[in-house]
Amino acid sequence: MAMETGLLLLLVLAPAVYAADHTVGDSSGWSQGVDYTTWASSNTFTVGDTLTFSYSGLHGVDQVTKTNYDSCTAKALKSYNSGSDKVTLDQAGDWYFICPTTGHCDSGMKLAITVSAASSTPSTPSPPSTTPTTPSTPTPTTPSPPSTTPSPPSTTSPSTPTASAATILYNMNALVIGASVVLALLLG
Ligand SMILES: [Cu+2]
Repeated sequence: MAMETGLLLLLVLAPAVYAADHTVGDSSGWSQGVDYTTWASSNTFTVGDTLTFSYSGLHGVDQVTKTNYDSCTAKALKSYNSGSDKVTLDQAGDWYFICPTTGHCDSGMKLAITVSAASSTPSTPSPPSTTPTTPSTPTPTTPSPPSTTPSPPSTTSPSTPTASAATILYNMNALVIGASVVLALLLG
């Protein structure tokens, strides 16, 4: 008896191993004031996965075309209103859902997702692709040029001012002597 139920459980669970169920909005559910663009970008959707829309009676779920998603027009390709709707993503491509309640889609209660085709080797081989992008950055070459400019003023300045000060003093002496000579000649 126990073995029979165990086998039955295995048979029931086996097909679900590679299909993920995504609760739309996670703990927030399908509601107003939730950013479903962010939610969608943090999930990966594969053919065979399911979406679960969980919500109160105020809301509903309409699967719509891209055009009607963009304009918030509730022309449903498929309509759901149970409050706990499971949608099987059975086709690769873009899927669009809106809440048909007036004003809700316009205030952001809309979901667009891209479903990718199931690969032959399911789920596990994808994670290693995230790490190898980092080694491109170590090239800081710029700090050398500023060291060339501050040095030249120190070599040229100390020699000339002393020489010119001496010549100025010398010229002033000559001028004073010259002037006094001229004065002496004029007065004498
Ligand atoms: Cu709504």
